Amino acid sequence: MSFENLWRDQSAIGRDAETGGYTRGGWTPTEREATTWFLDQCATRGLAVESDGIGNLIAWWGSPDRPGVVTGSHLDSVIDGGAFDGPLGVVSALAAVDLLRAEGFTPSVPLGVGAFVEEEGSRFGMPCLGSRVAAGVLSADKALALTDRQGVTLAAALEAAGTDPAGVGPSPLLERMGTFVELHVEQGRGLTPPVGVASSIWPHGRYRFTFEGEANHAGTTLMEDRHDPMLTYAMTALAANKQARLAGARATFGRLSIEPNGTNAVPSRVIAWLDARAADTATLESLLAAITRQAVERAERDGTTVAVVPESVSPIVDFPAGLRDRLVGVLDGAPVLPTGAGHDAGVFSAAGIPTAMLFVRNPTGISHSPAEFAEEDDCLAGVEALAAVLKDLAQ
Ligand code: HGY
Ligand code: MN
Ligand code: MN
Repeated sequence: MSFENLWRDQSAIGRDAETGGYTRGGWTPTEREATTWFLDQCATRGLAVESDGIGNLIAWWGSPDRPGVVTGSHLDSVIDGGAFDGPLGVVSALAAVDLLRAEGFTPSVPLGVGAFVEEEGSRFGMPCLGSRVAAGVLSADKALALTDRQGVTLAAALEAAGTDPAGVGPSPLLERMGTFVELHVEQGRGLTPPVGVASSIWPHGRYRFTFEGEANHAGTTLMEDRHDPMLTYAMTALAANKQARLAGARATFGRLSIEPNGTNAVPSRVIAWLDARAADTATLESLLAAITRQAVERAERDGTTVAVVPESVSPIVDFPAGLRDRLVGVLDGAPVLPTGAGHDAGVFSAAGIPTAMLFVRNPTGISHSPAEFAEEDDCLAGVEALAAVLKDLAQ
């Protein structure tokens, strides 16, 4: 099946008719439908599928009796996300296998196509959940206790999906990942030609700010008598933006929970999640310190309190230069660029697996939005580049 047809079928799964976006949280119906589509495609190609305890999948071309070359990405999405972030890597991997087979290539080592679960962490709040558990950097106990916004634990979600939580833990799949290459849509505006190679992933983290104040009447309470956590949050959001700009870093409060969330009541509590990223660890740490300091100073003025809890922090990942340069050579001098986005490839690289990433041009750079886009010709160039890289690594 051609890439175009694969893409047409896969990107129809779970597309919101109104927004054109996708909300494929881990183990939700649309994400499971996309996973079933992937399994059907693997079966059609005679690829033997292996799954680990949390549901990460690798479909093998050739018996996985020794470490092989694995490519792939994720099928889940952020809330109302775009079509390309994740699925482009999975669909391109299937299309690259088809391309190599069509030209009569036979890999000398097992060649795997992977799909890793809950990479966005949009349901359970932990990015790269599946790959972190697989790599043993997130314990099964901590993972299984994670809850979604309805209070459903990962353990319960797995059981509902027919998976025994007892199997969750470090994954045998990684023993067979001799090399991992992830193709991904580029998520900035950093790529001019159709295909590029990743140099590094910025360190980044998710931090929960809890602002506590005093519930009161919105109409009768004098302004000077208020202890309004929304005010402290608002000033902190402004501070985060300013500090990120000053540091050449990035910071966003994209998610809020307000209690009791009434129109005519001063809130008692505001919980706000900060996503912060920077080119290096020292800058990220000083950015967080500056934002936290300003939040605490403002809280003292407002008579509120603030507590900050890091929910996940991902260290910088510098992909191995030898493998990176090998891909650049195969791709006739493709440009090399960093990314501010986290990826399963970052987790696998940090776990010691020789890892590389390919990027496909995104003309607007928009991502985590229904407007995310890549031209079909650029996607086809990505498939050809991935096929060339896999052939070089698996010959
Ligand atoms: O949020 C990220 O960095 C990625 O899209 N998971
Ligand atoms: Mn993403
Ligand atoms: Mn992604």
